[in-house]
Amino acid sequence: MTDKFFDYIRLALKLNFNKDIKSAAPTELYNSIGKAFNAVCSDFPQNEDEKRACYFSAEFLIGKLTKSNLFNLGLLEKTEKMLAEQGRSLNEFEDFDDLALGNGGLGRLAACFLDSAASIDIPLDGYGIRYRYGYFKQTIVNDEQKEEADDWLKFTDAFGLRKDDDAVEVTFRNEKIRAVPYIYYIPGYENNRMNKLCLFQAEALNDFEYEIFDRGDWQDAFSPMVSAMTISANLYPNDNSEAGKILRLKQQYFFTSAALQLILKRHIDSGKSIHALPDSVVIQLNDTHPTIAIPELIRLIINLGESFDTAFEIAGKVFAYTNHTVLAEALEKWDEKLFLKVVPDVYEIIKMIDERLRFELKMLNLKPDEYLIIKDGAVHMANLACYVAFSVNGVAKIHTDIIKSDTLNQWYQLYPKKFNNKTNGVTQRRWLALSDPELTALISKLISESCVDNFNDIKKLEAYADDEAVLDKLFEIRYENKKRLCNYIYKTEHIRLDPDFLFCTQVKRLHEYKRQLMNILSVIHIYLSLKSGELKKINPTVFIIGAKAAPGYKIAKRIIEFINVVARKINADEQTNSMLRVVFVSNYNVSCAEKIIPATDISEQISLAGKEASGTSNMKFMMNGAVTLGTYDGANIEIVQKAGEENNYIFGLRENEVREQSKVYDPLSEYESNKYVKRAVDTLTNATFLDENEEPFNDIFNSLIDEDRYMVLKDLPDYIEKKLKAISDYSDRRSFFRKALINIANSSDFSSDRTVREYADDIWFKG
Ligand code: 26W
Repeated sequence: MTDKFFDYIRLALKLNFNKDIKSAAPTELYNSIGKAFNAVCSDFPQNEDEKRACYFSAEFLIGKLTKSNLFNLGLLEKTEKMLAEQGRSLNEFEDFDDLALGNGGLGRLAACFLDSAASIDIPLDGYGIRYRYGYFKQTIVNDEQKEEADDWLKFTDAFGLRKDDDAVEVTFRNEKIRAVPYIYYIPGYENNRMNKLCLFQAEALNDFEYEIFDRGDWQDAFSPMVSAMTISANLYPNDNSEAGKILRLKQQYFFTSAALQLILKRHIDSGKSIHALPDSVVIQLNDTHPTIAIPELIRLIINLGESFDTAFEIAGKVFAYTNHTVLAEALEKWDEKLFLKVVPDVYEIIKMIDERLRFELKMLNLKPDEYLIIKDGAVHMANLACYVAFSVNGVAKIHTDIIKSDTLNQWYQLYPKKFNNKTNGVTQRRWLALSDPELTALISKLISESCVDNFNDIKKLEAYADDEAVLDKLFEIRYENKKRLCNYIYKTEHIRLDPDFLFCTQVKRLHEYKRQLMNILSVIHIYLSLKSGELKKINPTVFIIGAKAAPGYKIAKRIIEFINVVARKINADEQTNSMLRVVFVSNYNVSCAEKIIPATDISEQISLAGKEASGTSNMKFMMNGAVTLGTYDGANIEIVQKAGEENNYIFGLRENEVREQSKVYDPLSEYESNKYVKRAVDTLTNATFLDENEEPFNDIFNSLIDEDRYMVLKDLPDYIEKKLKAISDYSDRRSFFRKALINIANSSDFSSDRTVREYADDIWFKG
């Protein structure tokens, strides 16, 4: 295959650009490698008969494609060598090889699942939107976040394969548009499995009309084209906040309708009856975003001549639903009128589903209120999903418990058997093998097999927990990773860091519940304690924070600004900066995560207990040997159960305590009664960090004092204590790296191979 692949690269270069490997521009080389990859992939055998799982997701946050694609095909090393001989490298693609079509955890999870399913030989295809602009690029200007469009298609989409033959039409109330699929091959790791990601692009059915153009009404002439293109133009940069925008509903209907049409066509063309659909496809709904697929499938089946009841029954065997959040503001509700305006035919079907539900509830003597799909002028997508889907799952044990007992409790009472837990996971191929090859090599050498293939074997590493040579080696590998990260941060942020420091990191979307504010307040406390002499010295530590805020989320953007203000001042203070540094890494994304995570000693997972459904960066850090400084929330709990509480740093209220507290919580008294809390919080508005011309952060201050929804002030003292303990434990390097090793050795459950295996066994291919 290697020779063929190299031949294809040369051929593509010759045919498209009339160049060879030496003379090609980086984008030309990249494009040709993509085309050669697709040519190789298309030769893989396809089994048309097997049942396929379809992952419907509004987001796929893949990141760089080239290395992981070549890695899975076993072509990575050979290609790097071949390119090196010609004076070229895959690293030349840094700036444009990036498929950032997702916001955060939910989108990245979808990408990990695709990689894992292919690698453990499970037929899973992804369906989504080929956004023209991906997740925005963040810059920091005068300490503030600025957003720029992510123009990922500017140079080339090397891996996308346009499939005009499979284009379908999607009908809205007053327009019909074309959905053109682009295929991205998803190869399994050194097996023969070839799955696909299918992303739809919206286009106008017709070109512009010359008559209108000739009249000089150029805008009118092009307006149908613009309107169609707009649907797949931009990824909504919202995470955990409901964005009830007409365009978002259009996007959801657009890609799910297109995907269903394609899936149904394939099914019928193969000569099978529509009644047998559940034997050939199962659809996993990644949160409620694609839930409009339920009434759409029913509508399409009715159009084939079946009754509503039959269609409903089929849909009930095809759909499974995953919930990813318990935050009320993230549960999707659509204004009924808006729905009617955009997709009236689908709305009619939803009404029929809702009537059926009302009837069933009446039979069961249940009060309809909390179940209804159409209620108070809104369409409740989670209720629709829970009613029709045959499986409902949460993404970590505690999260599933919360949706059962609280968020979706009414449904749990009605259909207890539908509910199940699938704790998230991450792919060790990208998050260990590709991002930390030295560590991977060490582990593989020690356990005398590839730790990538069968990740369960990683447990064998635990036998080396007291092997000093191994612990020292872990330190050395981390040190090299830190050096690399220092170079990157110097290049991007112009801040010089020292690899001898302890690296303490929080990287994730900015949200109040994730409590980046609590992180910076703890840093402020340490800083002020060093200045006042209450703290004589600490092991030199750099606090790294990376986060993007949704552009419309004001207070989140203010928190970013505050972090940057504080970082600037602390880094410039010569009294403390040999011990304490703060860096805000701008434009945190998958590629920069690959550099940050392997260089991190302490992983900060500090959400208020009960709020983070699972978290997945916690798993990536664990796999790379960081210890967790965190709350009992999401998958942190399972991580600590596996790796031992003594090997991590747990603090703060437990979930049941949060529930108790919420009835009586008084942030003002937390602020007034603890002088350290007060001292840190006061820096939001006093002159410690703020220049005269700087506006005080009254808004943040007030949000803490008035409400403190996420109990920052309550958890801050315990957090600071555990943080200082972790930092001081670093003095005994070996014992620190012993903890690191035990974390790595116990991370096998957090491989998405395990997660996908469970989805396959319990949901997709059960029985
Ligand atoms: C409608 C706007 C919107 C957009 C995205 C609402 C909700 C979302 C997602 C549910 C947010 C999200 O990414 N959730 C994260 O999903 C991860 C994968 O399961 C979990 O690990 C995170 O804890 C959860 O916050």
